[in-house]
Amino acid sequence: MIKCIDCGAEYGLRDIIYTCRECGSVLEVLCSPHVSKDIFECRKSTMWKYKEFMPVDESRIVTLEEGGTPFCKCKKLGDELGVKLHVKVEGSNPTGSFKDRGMSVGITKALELGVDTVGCASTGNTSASLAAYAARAGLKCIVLLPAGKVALGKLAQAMFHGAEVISIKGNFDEALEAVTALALEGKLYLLNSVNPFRLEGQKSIGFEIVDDLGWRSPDRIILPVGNAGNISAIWKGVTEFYEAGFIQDLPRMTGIQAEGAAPITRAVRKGLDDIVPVENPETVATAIRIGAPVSAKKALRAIYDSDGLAETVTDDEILSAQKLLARKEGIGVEPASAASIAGLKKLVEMGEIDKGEEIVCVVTGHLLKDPNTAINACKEPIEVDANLESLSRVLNHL
Ligand code: AN7
Repeated sequence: MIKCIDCGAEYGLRDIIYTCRECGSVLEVLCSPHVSKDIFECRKSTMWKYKEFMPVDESRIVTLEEGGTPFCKCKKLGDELGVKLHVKVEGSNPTGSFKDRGMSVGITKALELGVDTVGCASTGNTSASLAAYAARAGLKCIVLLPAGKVALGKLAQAMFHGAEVISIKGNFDEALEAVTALALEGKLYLLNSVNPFRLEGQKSIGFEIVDDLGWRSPDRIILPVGNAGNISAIWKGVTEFYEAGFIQDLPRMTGIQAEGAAPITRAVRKGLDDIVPVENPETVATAIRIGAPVSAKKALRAIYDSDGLAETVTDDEILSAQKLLARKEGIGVEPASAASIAGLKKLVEMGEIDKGEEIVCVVTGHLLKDPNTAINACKEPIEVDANLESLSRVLNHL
């Protein structure tokens, strides 16, 4: 069943619906299978390991074996900050971001519903993922991108997988409004995270964190927040495992936003249960350059219900954290993903996070998504002749 999170109106799993027809709020898919966690043993490590929790027809799953991503202990960085730190590396998904989890379920649903065209607005990663999964399923794909604000790797993926790429004169929020209008006209099946089936896939990050820790909850999960789907999804995942009796505690959900695009953090500071949109969002972390997150209400509930936090970080803090993670731990992530690390550092310094806390930072996309930002942060390589003498001269100067 699909249910409105505000008024409780109920809809069927085969309804093509994005927001509540009664009150306009966001929807969620209810899913509570009665299973023992023993069934997960010996299964391959992809997100479909937890297929009983996925509300789609098992016989038609469209998958590139997403999920089962690395869960890296980061002892050096953790010791430096005085916490027990694990990093969930979502850049290791098939198209290089966590969006693949949501798209696997979303495209499977699209096939079930018999649609022929799918679409989304995107800051980049959603379009890259949708383009790949639509190709695999043989569906037409239309993506709307904010002109000039999509990182190179993501644009290359969307185009190369054969999506119809349309550049919108405007930001992500405007592109999302435009594509939603197309969806409501019946021109395409919308696969932005306002579609509740997307979050059903992404909740598997929560499942995996618990499983990775040996069926325990960490004290806290920290992640970047843009459209606010992922924080809502991960909370849904850990809550479902808690309600199934697989874990005894729940993590504090901690969302990090870029200072120039922080409607959720502002709402949390004031204790509000909805946001005031940010008009001209701006940040180097283009993935989270979003002013009116569609899943804001769900995200705020996740933060309040889990006794969590929301914080902002500056672009400089994001870029420093990106470099720190790359150079201290060997984990390469795109700027938006580094917001989780930058946020952890700031919250430790502020005394909001206790020493010794067990923390999982979700890093959401791969370094190579945004090669320009990476290159701009480095010195040009020195060019020399290929002989020992020239090389020795250069090495002596290092
Ligand atoms: C790397 O691709 O919104 O809070 O259109 O690409 O669930 O939106 C991307 C978001 C974090 C924020 N990290 O997640 C899009 C898009 C990366 C991202 C987020 C995004 P949400």
